[in-house]
Amino acid sequence: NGDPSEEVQRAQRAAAGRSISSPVPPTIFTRIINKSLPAEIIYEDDKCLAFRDVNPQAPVHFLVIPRSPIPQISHVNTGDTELLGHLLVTASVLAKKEGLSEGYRLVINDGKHGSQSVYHLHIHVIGGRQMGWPPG
Ligand code: D5M
Repeated sequence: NGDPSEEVQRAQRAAAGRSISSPVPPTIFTRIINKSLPAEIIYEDDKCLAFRDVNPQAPVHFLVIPRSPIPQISHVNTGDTELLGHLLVTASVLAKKEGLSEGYRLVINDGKHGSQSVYHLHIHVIGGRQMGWPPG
């Protein structure tokens, strides 16, 4: 004991243990990604998934989510730039496929004031009717 190299090793083990034992808590969207919970999936690739919202707010309402369980938009960093771009481009391509030629709304709710309810980042794509502004 008192051997600094042992101390360093202990700290490294603790740090490694922490990163294993405190992952982002899984949400219901993890189960949709795993296919352990059914959803009406309209698109998937190696980075993301899109499925219809169970509680639609318009004739067309689907969610685009990353496979990676990023909890919320306020937690992203510059390393996520490419992924976030991919989510937006996917939302746009799918909106076109869904026939939203008159326009649509993209929404990302964040945290308490944003009324986020599922803490796995998702882009709402909402369309097929006239939207109001400002949002509630
Ligand atoms: O929105 C979370 C959204 O997720 C909300 O519009 C309902 C939707 N949701 C919740 N559970 C499911 C399942 N199982 N399938 C499809 N859609 C679901 P937020 O932005 O967090 O308020």
